Amino acid sequence: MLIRTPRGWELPERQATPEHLVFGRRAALGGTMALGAALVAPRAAAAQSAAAEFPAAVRNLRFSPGRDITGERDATTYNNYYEFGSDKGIHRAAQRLPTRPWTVKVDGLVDRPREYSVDDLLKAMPIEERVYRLRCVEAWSMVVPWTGFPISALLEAVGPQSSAKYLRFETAAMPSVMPGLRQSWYPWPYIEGCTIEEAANELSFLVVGAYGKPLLPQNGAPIRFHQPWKYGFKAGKSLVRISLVAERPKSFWEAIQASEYGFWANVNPEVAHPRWSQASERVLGTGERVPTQIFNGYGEFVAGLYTNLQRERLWA
Ligand SMILES: Nc1nc2c(c(=O)[nH]1)N[C@H]1C(S)=C(S)[C@@H](COP(=O)(O)O)O[C@H]1N2
Ligand SMILES: [Mo]
Repeated sequence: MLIRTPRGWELPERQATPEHLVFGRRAALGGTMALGAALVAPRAAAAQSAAAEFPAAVRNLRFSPGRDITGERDATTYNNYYEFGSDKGIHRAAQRLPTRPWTVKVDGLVDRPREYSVDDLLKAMPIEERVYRLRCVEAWSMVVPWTGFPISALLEAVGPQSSAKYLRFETAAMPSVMPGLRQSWYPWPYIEGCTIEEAANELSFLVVGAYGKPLLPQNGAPIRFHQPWKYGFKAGKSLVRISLVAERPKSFWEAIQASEYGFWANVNPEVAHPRWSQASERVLGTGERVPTQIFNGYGEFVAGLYTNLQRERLWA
């Protein structure tokens, strides 16, 4: 008999280790705090020197999440980043990711292809803070103050040609620091994509920080994408290349299981995942379950993108 071990993506979310609860409990035991602080001090110092060049960002109040911001500890210790492992507790392993120097190549069907260093982008792009909801396809969610800039600003800088129809996002694949890459059945590198119209939407955001600090490795340092009306797997972490292309790119999860993870992946409570309902979501750090909203509540900004696409499989 063939005994098949379920892979990470096949586990319903409720079976995943609720790592953040473990950490929350440990933090509450006051006596261990001093030791904890002593152990993390060197890393905190390094983060501070990086923060010295990190731009102060004004919060853009146009995008109000209508929900409390998730605790920083929850957002930074309960992660999906398969390159570092397929459980939620990869934050320690992810500290090995070298985030400087780091460049992002922007190429393909553009007039001015260019390789940007992340530090160039920090200086040249219109940096702001946006508090966005993030809804994972596994039915958990969080609310994070991200620092970043609209990807439309980068598109303006490189000049897309009229033949460019899609963006293809390629993320880092560094075997020496990413143990997940040894799982060779996964189609590395992690690829994502969207249409050029979706990228031009004002919500489409390239993220370089969270909670007023440079992005941590586990959240996709030094630069990741986020489109808050789509399921979280569309938000490629640690981007190395953004290509403008004519053909629809095939994404990592689509290559693994197209019947469960499609190209569009817009949030919709009425369209169940083949193995679980999407009607509600567990809000990280609160013990609360709340109804999921169509387009994750961002319909006023994005519904118009899809009026002529009703025959596409828009919802996951
Ligand atoms: N490169 C890469 N990007 C990724 C993932 C991943 O495994 N690898 N996971 C995705 C998924 S499923 C989600 S829900 C979000 C999680 O982002 P967070 O850990 O910052 O909450 O990152 C997305 N981006
Ligand atoms: Mo996800």
